[in-house]
Amino acid sequence: MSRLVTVGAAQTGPIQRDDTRPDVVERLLALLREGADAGCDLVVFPELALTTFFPRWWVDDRAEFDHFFETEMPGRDTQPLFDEAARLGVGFHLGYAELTPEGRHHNTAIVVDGTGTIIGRYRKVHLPGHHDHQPWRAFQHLERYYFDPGEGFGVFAGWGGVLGMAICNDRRWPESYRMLGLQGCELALIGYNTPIHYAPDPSQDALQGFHNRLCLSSGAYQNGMWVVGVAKAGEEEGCDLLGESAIYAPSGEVVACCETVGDELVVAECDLDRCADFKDTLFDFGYYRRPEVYGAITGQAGVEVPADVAAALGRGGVDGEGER
Ligand code: CDT
Repeated sequence: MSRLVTVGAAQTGPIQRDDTRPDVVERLLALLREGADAGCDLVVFPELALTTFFPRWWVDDRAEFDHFFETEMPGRDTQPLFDEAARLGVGFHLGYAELTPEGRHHNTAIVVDGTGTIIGRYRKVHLPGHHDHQPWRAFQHLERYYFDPGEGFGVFAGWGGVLGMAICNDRRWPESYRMLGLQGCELALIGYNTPIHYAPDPSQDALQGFHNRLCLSSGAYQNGMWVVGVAKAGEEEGCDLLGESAIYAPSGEVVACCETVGDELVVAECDLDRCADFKDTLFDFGYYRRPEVYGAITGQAGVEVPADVAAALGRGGVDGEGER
C-alpha cells in the first residue's frame, strides 16, 4: 500500500516594500491554481509570504511595523486564498507575521486543508540574527527584535499522514527535525528567507546553497521524513535571497528543485509509506536511540568544555561571545 500526497513547492520571487497584500495574494493564488492543475493536494508557500522581509530594517518604535503583521487569519486580504483552496480542493502552507490578541508577535506558519480549514499552526522557535541596531551591516537581521519565540514543535494529521513545520533558521538545527521525528513526522514543511550575504562571516556567502541542501537533506534522512523547503527568493529591496526551493525524500535525495529565483512551482508525488524504509530500519528510534546519554542536549544551551579538558588546553570552559 502507498500513501501518496502530491506536494507543490511554491517558491515566490521577491516581495518589495510597496507591494500590496492583494497584489501578493494574487501571485499566491496563481501558484495555487498552477498546483491544482498539476494535481497537487498541498501547495507550500514560503516564510513571511505576504510581505517583504521587514526585519532587515530598524525602527525605534517597533509598533511602526505592526502593519506587516496579520491580526486575524484568514483576514480580509487572505480570505481569497482560503476560498480558492476550498473551491479547488487543494490545501496550502503559508508563512506570515502574526500579531496575537494578547499582543505577541510571531513568525508563524499555518497549514490549511482542501476544505479551507486551518489544521496546523507553528510559531518559529529559533529566531536568528540580533535584537539591537547594528548600523555597520549592509542590512539588519532583527528577528530577535520584532518576534517573540514560539513554544515548540508540534505535529498534526493531514492527508493521511503526520505533518510538522519548521521555519527558516529552524532548518539549520538538528533539534527541530528530531523533535518532529520523535512525534512520527512524515512530511515537514519549511519556508525560508535566506539572505545570501551573512555579515558576521561573509566567507559563508558562497556556501548558502550548500548549507541549505545539507541541512534539509540531513534532516529528511536522519528522521525518515519528506521535507519541503520553500524560499522567498531573488533581489528584495537590494538584498539577494537564496532560491533552490526543493522537495527532499526520506532518503535525503532531492526529487524536485526550482531553477529560478522567481515565482515558480515544482511538484513531487510523496509516498508517505517510504518513511518507514528509514524509520523502521537504520533510524528505528525506539530500538537504537540512547536518551540516557543525551542529557546535555536539553540540559544546557551553550558549549561547556569540561574543566579538565579546558585546563589541559589552558583556556576557559565557556563558549565565546561571537557576532550573529
Ligand atoms: N529567515 C531566517 O531565519 N533567515 C536566517 C538567516 C540567518 S543569518 C542571520 C536563515 O537561517 O536562513
